[in-house]
Amino acid sequence: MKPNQLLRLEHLYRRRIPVERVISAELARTCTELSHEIRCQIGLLVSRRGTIEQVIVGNARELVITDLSRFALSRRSLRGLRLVHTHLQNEPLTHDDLTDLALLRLDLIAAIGVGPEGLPADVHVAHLLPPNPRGQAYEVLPSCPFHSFHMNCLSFIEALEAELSRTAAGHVVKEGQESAILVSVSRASRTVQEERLEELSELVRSDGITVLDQVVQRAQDIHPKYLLGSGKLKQVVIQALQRRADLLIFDQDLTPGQARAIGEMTEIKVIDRTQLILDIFARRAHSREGKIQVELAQLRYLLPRLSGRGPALSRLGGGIGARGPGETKLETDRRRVRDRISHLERELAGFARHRDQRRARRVQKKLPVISIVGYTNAGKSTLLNALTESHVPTQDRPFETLDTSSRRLRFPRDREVIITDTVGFIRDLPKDLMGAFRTTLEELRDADLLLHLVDGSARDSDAQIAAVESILTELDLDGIPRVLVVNKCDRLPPAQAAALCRRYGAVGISALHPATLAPMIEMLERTVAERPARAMPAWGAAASGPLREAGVV
Ligand SMILES: Nc1nc2c(ncn2[C@@H]2O[C@H](COP(=O)(O)OP(=O)(O)OP(=O)(O)O)[C@@H](O)[C@H]2O)c(=O)[nH]1
Ligand SMILES: [Mg+2]
Repeated sequence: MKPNQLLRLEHLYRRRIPVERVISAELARTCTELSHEIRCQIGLLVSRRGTIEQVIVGNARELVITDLSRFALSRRSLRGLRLVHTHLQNEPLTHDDLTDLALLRLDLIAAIGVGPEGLPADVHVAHLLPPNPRGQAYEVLPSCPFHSFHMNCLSFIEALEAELSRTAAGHVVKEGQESAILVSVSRASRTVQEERLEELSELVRSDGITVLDQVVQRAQDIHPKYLLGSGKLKQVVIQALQRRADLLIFDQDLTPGQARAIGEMTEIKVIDRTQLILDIFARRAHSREGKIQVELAQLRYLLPRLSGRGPALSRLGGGIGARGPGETKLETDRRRVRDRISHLERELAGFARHRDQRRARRVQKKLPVISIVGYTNAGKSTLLNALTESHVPTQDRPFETLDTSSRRLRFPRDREVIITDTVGFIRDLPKDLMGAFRTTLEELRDADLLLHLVDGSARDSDAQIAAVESILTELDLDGIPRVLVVNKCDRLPPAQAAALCRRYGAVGISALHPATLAPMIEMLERTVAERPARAMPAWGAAASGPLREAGVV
């Protein structure tokens, strides 16, 4: 480019457009003439006040808008910037132009055709649309010659913005609540994917987030960079922006690279299932120990994702909102995160020592320990409460309990045991979480018997049992005898409950109705009584022994 052309480009920054015009006639002409000379597109990002915020030079066919971080979208429906650019062949808006409009939420996009003499030819304009039944993101206006083009720019944009705000997700999302679009990409069958998404929505809702929509993609080949293909991902992002979602939540775990690549495409917060679960834990942790464990898990998750710089990093957050490790902590470098991790690990070790002392006292008294384990929301705490008349909080949502509670239980024949309730399991329990909760889960090691509680009314109780079994194996707890108990039988027709118990070789109860507990209590008492000091028969054998004798299988 010649110095004089560069100078003319630079001078574009000094121009100002009257607020009611998309572009002034003189400025349009300056741009088309320059474009004609240098054979490249020229673009102007214009604020609503009519100031030129950025001048972009592309090539003959396109231009690339790079960094809009100075013009954050935050919660607005439009960016407050429009793109006015030249098209050398007077061609209409391209697919890329329209994608930019939608992905960047521009006030509007205009292309001014360059005529044969370098004079403005036609004007091509498009603007965004509110969510509509046809699922269209934008509308392209009919092209017209530049000299006959009239649009009252500011009032048009303000009216559009008002319309977008009115029709966005607002009416389904409560004030102050976040909203999300859920995405699942996997090779699994549609049924499995749907079951998993149902669980994900439950997790999302229990985290106080409104689910706006779900996108299910069955893919043989998972895109290594974006999980979905980049075209499909753009569509999802555009839809999310249109509906003003705060979050995109992936059911599949994102590698640090994927999280970064997707984060670079949009300012919408992108998180995966692990981050969601960590966020739920962060909300529910009350005790100091619980809080440390959650922060540890969040930091360990964050560490490998700390390599990048820039906005993608701060969006990773400790999950959602400002809980967990706050933004300021995230700005620190890896070393400080590592220091914090070792500090928390030391503090956690202190809790473990205390627990060892308590354990030792318990062993001295030689009271057998029965630990209730099971999928989250199976009714473990409800059962503990029913058995011991305690008041451990229970709620119909995942991960209500994070801290272990132990209570004494006196069996009818006067034998005493300790019964404990702890954090629930979930399929694909995030590794970092499992690591951080190891000290809590270690307590299960002391159990003489694991009472595996299953929600018999869950649609996928088989899968839940399998998930719990596999976590027990992973924790090296599969050597401890266990009994299977089917809960929530009140929700099933009696014949179906009986069939389920027969199939699992389990005893059926309804923890909400203490009168139903007697057979289980009797079975537990027998099993514990038959226990040759800390070496009871494995569960399979128990099922055919005391369970059968008790007449429950
Ligand atoms: N209908 C019915 N509901 C039950 C029964 N047992 C528990 N529930 C309900 O199931 C929900 C979960 O119970 P919790 O005891 O909190 O479950 P949990 O296994 O401790 O769950 P987490 O601590 O979150 O892992 C609550 O709303 C209970 O009232 C039952 O036998 N029948
Ligand atoms: Mg519980």
